[in-house]
Amino acid sequence: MKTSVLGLITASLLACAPIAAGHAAGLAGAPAPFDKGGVKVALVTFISAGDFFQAYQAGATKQAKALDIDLQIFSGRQDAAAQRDQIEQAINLGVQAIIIDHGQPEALKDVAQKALDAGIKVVAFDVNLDNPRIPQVEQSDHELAKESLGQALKDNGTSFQAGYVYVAGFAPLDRRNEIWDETKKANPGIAEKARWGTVNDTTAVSTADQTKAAFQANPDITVVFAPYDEFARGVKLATDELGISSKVKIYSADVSTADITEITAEGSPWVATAATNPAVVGAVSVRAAARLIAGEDPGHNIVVKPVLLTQEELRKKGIKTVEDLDAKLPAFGQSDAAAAGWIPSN
Ligand code: SR1
Repeated sequence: MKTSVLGLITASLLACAPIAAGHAAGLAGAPAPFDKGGVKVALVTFISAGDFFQAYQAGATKQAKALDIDLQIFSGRQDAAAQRDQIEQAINLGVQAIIIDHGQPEALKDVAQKALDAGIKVVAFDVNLDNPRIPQVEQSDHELAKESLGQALKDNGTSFQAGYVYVAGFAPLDRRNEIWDETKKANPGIAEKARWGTVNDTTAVSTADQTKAAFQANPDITVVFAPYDEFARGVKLATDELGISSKVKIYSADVSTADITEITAEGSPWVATAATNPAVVGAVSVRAAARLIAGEDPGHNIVVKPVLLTQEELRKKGIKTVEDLDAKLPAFGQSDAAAAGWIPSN
């Protein structure tokens, strides 16, 4: 009897062994060091509040798990000095790669070079570190702004009184701003009556306060270009509170399930947005880091393409969540950027 219990225990231990060994041995068929496992990567963020950044981190975490990467996330608070310290900490932790998500280039370039000098791979998302050894991930911000503004021109013609929400110094917003400038130049009938914007821990609320002041001073604004969903949410909050939502149209960037609820609400002034799935962008960033660690070249400019989402289309297709978008618009839910045969899709 004793022997058979022992036998059973031994047999079950042996049965578990391949699973345990498989985990410790990393990914079958993957290049070193992923074949052995134990890869550590840091994701150092500048902004961590808001739907976009939470979804980006969730996508990065999921892709890291699929690659058996130990991903440590350092949360930013829009504090350039803290972000530098966190990169130093990541270097000291002995990670194999660091993904830098947003930030101020001048505060980051030297510390990113320090990581490279220590043999650590670096990937930048939406912060231009201007280094040929650092791949840049972005959402094709020019295309994104063109899609959103193209819809604004389609809906409103080429002459209107506009409000513009912008904060300089963020790479994606600066790239979108280039298209705003081009659009105004090509359409002299567009009058930018007011410009405002804040990026902080409560961007939407701060933007709402500024929007109210902008509309009080410029009641003739009928179109607002707000190319960040926290900005658009703030503008909508303000126009709802001022009771002027029926007279205004908002064009934005980004999308989340909460945004879809706001866009499709009855009487919503938020009529279009151009967006990627931020979870996909997070996954792409991790894949780029993994390929660098494996000695592969993921490319220097890694672009995730946006899609235009209009209020009309979302309502017509009954889209209520980001998961609905993934299911109904494959171009939104997937990207082959930085993909490789050995990297499991997430
Ligand atoms: C303050 S920068 C905000 C932007 O970063 C990402 O690119 C998102 O698209 C968001 O609009």
